[in-house]
Amino acid sequence: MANRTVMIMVGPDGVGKTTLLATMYHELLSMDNLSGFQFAANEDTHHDLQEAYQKLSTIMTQPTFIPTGSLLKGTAGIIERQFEVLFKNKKELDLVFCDMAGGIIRAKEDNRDFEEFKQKLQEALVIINVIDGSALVEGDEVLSTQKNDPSHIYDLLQSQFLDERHFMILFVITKCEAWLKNESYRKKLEAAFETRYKVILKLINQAENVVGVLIPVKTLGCIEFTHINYQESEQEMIFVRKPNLRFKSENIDQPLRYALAFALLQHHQNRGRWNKLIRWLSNQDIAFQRALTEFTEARSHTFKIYGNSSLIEVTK
Ligand SMILES: Nc1nc2c(ncn2[C@@H]2O[C@H](COP(=O)(O)OP(=O)(O)OP(=O)(O)O)[C@@H](O)[C@H]2O)c(=O)[nH]1
Ligand SMILES: [Mg+2]
Repeated sequence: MANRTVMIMVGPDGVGKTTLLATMYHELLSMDNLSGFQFAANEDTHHDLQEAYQKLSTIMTQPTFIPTGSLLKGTAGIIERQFEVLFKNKKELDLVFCDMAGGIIRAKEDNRDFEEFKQKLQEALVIINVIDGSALVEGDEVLSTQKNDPSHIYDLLQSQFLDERHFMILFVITKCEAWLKNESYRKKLEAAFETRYKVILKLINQAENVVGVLIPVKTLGCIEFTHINYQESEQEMIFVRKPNLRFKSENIDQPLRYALAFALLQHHQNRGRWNKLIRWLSNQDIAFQRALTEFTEARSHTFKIYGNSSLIEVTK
């Protein structure tokens, strides 16, 4: 379908996909410097994501943190969160954010949800690989494989790299509040990511059609990893509510800005010839280009970029 952009959140159950989506959406509602762009959710999307955010806020007011389990009920399978992207009140594209139930990643080949997941992945312009930061840094091989399994993602993505089609992978690290306190902890987080995701990063660095960005975020901000509880074969990561910290997201606008800027850049570059000519004659192009440049400049440049970095630059 023309002008339909698909983004997909990927990662096993419990890594924080829905939490990320809900906090990003909440942030979007309060962002006022959008350079003339509007990102309007449809009614169901708005309702569900606000409900998820509300649930998180309630949990965060409690003195003791109890993991919520899956944040939204009924998020079995793949849920499409629908948005419209407008520029100066005129629709530019339909945006679909696919939120998946993490369990699908381990489903068998002939499972219907798995087939749909693979198809969405192939269609996606932006893939958001959500990574559990605590398991990444502190987990042993068993826990890491259970929480962040790059070999699975590697298998799923391999064919995409052979394609000519441009795409972006955002590696968004959640549950990493404990490692965002100073530069040396940040480096430790980055090194753990680069070691564990080596094979995927190698693929990205060799390909021309893909760009990767590493973005650690605080979705909750007040819940910190403390230790791992070992009970027989079970391992449980223990997080505590920091009484001196507020529920406050940090950097949460950044994955959104990177994803949306990429979608807009691709959309703008792929306009048909006639459309380009008409827009040029009517001066619409200059306004759009200017707004796009401004929008992309609001991205932070502190993140590590992998692969073809020219794909995220605005071409004049
Ligand atoms: N400390 C901390 N906890 C988080 C963070 N993000 C999510 N969580 C917690 O992780 C748990 C699971 O979060 P969800 O967002 O439901 O995870 P999911 O990836 O959508 O899981 P599925 O839908 O089952 O695949 C919840 O208890 C969240 O409160 C984070 O950045 N930091
Ligand atoms: Mg979820």
